[in-house]
Amino acid sequence: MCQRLKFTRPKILLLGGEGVGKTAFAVRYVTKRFIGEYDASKETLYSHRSIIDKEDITIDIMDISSDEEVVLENHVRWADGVIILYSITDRGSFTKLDFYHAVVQYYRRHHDDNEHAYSDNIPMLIVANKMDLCYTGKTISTEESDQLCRRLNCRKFEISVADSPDGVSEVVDYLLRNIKRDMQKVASSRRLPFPNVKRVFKRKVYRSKSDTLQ
Ligand SMILES: Nc1nc2c(ncn2[C@@H]2O[C@H](COP(=O)(O)OP(=O)(O)OP(=O)(O)O)[C@@H](O)[C@H]2O)c(=O)[nH]1
Ligand SMILES: [Mg+2]
Repeated sequence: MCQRLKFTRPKILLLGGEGVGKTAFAVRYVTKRFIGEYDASKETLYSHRSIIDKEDITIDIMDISSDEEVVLENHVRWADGVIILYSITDRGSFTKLDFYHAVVQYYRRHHDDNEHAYSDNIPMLIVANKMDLCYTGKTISTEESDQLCRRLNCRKFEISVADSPDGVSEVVDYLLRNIKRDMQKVASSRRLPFPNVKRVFKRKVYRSKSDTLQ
């Protein structure tokens, strides 16, 4: 089976505007801690071992620090699943959701690489972060973001990375299950031709036997 279709090392890409909490999200998932201030300029790959559905796996989480086209293209093609974050206190980050969603779809559909099992419909989630500020600094209402997520056909999670590690774990677990389901689907669709070939072959043998009997 193609390396990309094994669920032993799923790859997750974090996207989102500046300051939405991408690094805080990754650090929270890996260490369970919220530090408060994070280095903004670094691109970092976090690796974390976890048991998902009784399987011992290593999850790679990529936190990028640039929206440059070539960076986005490489990372979108690298990923098995994408989380797009916005901050409920920052309308600019909410407006950018459309852009990131379109970028992911574009680069998954436009490639000429037959080596990799790119799935066009890569699992993608939207995360509304900083819910701890919902009474003081909320700019985007739940209804408004629900509407956008319905249009983009993406599941949305409302979390506060600052408040607890639970929301982060829930998001990653949900995405991993979707990645696993997609990999299994692609793998089984690739196996399909063989039983068909066998069936055709059997039918041919049967017909040629009956031909000789007549
Ligand atoms: N109140 C609150 N602050 C948060 C939360 N998550 C992150 N922050 C803060 O938001 C700021 C930006 O967080 P980062 O994780 O650096 O955001 P980022 O998306 O990685 O930012 P860039 O790397 O600059 O694109 C930091 O001061 C965090 O402490 C949250 O859930 N609630
Ligand atoms: Mg960062």
